Amino acid sequence: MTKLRALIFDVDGTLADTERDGHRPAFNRAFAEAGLDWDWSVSLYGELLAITGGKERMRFYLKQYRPDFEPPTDLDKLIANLHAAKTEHYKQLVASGAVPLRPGVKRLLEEARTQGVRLAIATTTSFPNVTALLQHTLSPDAPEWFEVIGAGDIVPAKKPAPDIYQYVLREMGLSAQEGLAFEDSHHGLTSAAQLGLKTVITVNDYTHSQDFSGARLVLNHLGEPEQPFTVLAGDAGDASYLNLALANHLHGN
Ligand code: XBP
Ligand code: MG
Repeated sequence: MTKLRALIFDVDGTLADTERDGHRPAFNRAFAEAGLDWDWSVSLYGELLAITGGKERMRFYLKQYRPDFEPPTDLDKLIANLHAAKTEHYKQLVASGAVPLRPGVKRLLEEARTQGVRLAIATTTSFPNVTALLQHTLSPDAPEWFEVIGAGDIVPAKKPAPDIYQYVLREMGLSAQEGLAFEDSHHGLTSAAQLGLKTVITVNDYTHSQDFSGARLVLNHLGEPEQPFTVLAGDAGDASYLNLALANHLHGN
């Protein structure tokens, strides 16, 4: 049987509820600052999450929801400027403590580090957002806990394409059979599963009714000894929180 060598984490919605409490308000701040009347409510943002990537999401919004908007001659520049401003607002929000880690994330990362299980990140969001989140929620050196941080525009096609997981595995010199992925969304599961990477899902308010068939386990969160998880699909045996023993079990079966 192939040994479990690496845990590969999605960021947005998986490590923290960054979409609702980080990206969404950051977009809104950037829009207001630019004098635009665009305002993304919690529920509208749920619809916009159909498109991964912040720049791609703004274009989708204009096309689907604001056909009245008269684009400037250089729309690419407007999108790029808004995205850069949004990244700065996101970093400030994260630094203010507005986006805590989800239950069990810190515990599992620390256990993996202690046990020599390799760590990586495979995300659609931009690299500076990842490092800001890790530094402010874990420790200033936390980005170095991860052997590879695969982020944003580093690959041509974002999730649900498999490119970012492919990139991470290649950089680590691992096969898909040697890893276990952690995701929160159908797009993320699709990205990992296309490579045969076994996947654990922790749902959130935006993703709980999505299709997760093919996931090894679907949970409300990773759980803590004093805060047991709820199993939504799959078999966690007697476990009440996800630790390396359960990760190995899920990987091996
Ligand atoms: C995350 C995303 C990202 C963020 C915004 O998807 O879709 O686009 O919403 O990040 P996943 P940027 O969790 O599947 O990686 O604005 O930096 O693109
Ligand atoms: Mg996600």
